[in-house]
Amino acid sequence: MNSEVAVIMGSTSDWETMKYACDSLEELEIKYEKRVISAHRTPDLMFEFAEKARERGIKVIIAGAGGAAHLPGMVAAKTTLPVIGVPVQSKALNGLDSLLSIVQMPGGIPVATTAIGKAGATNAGLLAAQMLSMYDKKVAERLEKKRQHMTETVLESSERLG
Ligand code: RP5
Repeated sequence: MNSEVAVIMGSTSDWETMKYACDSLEELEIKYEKRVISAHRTPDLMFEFAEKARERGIKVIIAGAGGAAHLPGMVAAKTTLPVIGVPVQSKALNGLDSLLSIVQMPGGIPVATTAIGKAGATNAGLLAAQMLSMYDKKVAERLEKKRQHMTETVLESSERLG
C-alpha cells in the first residue's frame, strides 16, 4: 500500500521535532513517507512534490519548518490536498517566527497550523489520522482506543495522588 501521509521538513535539523509526527502516525498504523524538502534551497523539488502528491496517493501533507517558514504555505499553494503546518522552534525567536509565518496565510490557501515544537508535531500526526478516519473505520477505531487509554491514564494517575 502506498503512503497516505507525507511528512516533509525544511532541513534535517527539523527531524528532532518532526519525528513526533511520525511517532503518532506509526502508533496509529498509518503508512507515511518522510522527506527533507526546502522551500528556498530546493524550490523546484518542492513544486514537483506538491504537484504530484495527489496522483501518488498522498491524502494529507504535514510540513514542518522553522524561521521564515514558507514551506507549508508554498506547498499548499501547489496542491488542494490538506496541508498541516508545524512551526519548528527556532533558536533566534523560539519559534514565534515559524508560527507567524505558517499561521498567517492569506484567505484562499489554507494551512492548518499546530502549536510550536513537539506538541505541534505530535498533534499534526494525530490530526492527519483524524482526517483519514473520516473514510477509514480502522483508523477511527484506533483513535478511539488511544483516547480511551489517555483518559484511563489520567484517572489512574489522579487516584495514585490519593
Ligand atoms: C528552515 O530553516 C528549516 O525548516 C529549519 O528549521 C531552519 C534551519 O535550517 P538549518 O540551517 O538547520 O538547515 O529552512
